[in-house]
Amino acid sequence: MKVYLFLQSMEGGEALAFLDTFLPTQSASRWVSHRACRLASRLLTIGAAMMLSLLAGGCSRVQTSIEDLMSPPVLTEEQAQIRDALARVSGDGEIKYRYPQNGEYRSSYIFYDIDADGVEEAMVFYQSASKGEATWINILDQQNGEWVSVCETPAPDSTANIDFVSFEQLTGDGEISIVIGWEDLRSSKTAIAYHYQSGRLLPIFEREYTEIAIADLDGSGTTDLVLFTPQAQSTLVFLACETENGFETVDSLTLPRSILSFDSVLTGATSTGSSALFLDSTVEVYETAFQVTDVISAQAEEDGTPKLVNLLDNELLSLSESTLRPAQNIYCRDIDSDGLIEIPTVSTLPGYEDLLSEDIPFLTTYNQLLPNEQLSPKQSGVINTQHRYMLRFPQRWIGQVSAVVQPENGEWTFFVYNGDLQDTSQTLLRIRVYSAKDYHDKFDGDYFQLIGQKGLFEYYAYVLPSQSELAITQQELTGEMFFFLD
Ligand SMILES: [Ca+2]
Ligand SMILES: [Ca+2]
Repeated sequence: MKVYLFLQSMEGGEALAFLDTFLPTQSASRWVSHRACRLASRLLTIGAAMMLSLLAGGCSRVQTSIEDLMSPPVLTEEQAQIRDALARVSGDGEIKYRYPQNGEYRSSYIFYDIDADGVEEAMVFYQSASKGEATWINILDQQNGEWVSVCETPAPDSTANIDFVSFEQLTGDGEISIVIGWEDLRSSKTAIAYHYQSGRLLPIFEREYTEIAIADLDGSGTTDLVLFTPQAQSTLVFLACETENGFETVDSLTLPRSILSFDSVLTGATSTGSSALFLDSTVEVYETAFQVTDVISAQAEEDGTPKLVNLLDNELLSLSESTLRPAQNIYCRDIDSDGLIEIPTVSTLPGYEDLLSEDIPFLTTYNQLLPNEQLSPKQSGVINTQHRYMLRFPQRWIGQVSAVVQPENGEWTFFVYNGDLQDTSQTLLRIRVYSAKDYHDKFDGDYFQLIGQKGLFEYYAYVLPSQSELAITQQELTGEMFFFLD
């Protein structure tokens, strides 16, 4: 396989060289312009729909802010006590609660034993008219069965949103670290880690981020922060962890591309048993979105300081380019449930080498990362991204069996490829998905058997009788091939 050039540079000719390698035809620019046209028409459609809904809904009530909607109409006694305690602090009966938009804790009242004394404290984010625009953090504790405010701290200036709150062991002294992601009015985000001591929240670390991962990456027993910040042509990754000086940034590395969106960050084990971040993100090539995987770990230097390690791209390897794939939201996962994370790569099915469309079925392969080797395929198959199932291909199918999607009914037909996608005379399998509301063709019902159900959808398959050595059985289909992705 050729080296994808575009990673070194996003310049035009090299980007096309990549595309031509990824899709082994001369038609990369055709792919791109095709996608651009589709995107433009989609945007126009969305714009028209929005215009219609605005016209239609012109008289309806304007939706109030989400905080207003989330204010609990009926408070539990505990919540009422907390509200009253806050009112005493703020001097204001009208409190507007704020809550984290992401992460594990998304409630106005966050309960956690912050000082590790065996009793939970309550953490509340709020604004009150008498205290201006600022957002405040209040920590309340129970004293003689009553909730009492024990700590009141302003959020950073110009805080517009709380991204997340997380309770971690960032330091080895047993203290709980409260990590809060703050988003300001310009949507830029800052993570601040606090220790709660003597009724005060003391910041121990602060750094801007676009995406953050919280994990014990170097296996030292304390939790590390990994912060991602995209630049114009690259993305910076910072590692912060406990040192003899406290909790601080100890290392950084550069990913050679600007990341448009961080789609999935998974912490998991590599084949060597060490912990790593499996990052799936969207990047742009010639205004076309692709997804790509990076795998980042940390290893201790001789002096004990951890250093970030790019497990896909380093002095020995250059593998992340081979994970570039159409943006279909297929992410790293433990596909075979062996406790190790696999990395998806995508290639064309037989017959599609010259057909460029985002809607064609691809062969997706989940690979294990072996130390200092190539990606090692573990499972391959076709993924129906709309209905979120995978049809795992038996080894004998790979390179021999292709698939077509019937536009009239969405049926996926799998057949022995004889050199022409129109020739489905040796069909091995047909899969259809019906919603509960769909009309089922009675004639088809004689052949198709229900193989799965998910929500309102029913999945039917027809295994055709065949003399081909590529034929499968119903048992093979349901036992080894067909499964839901999530
Ligand atoms: Ca406590
Ligand atoms: Ca696995």
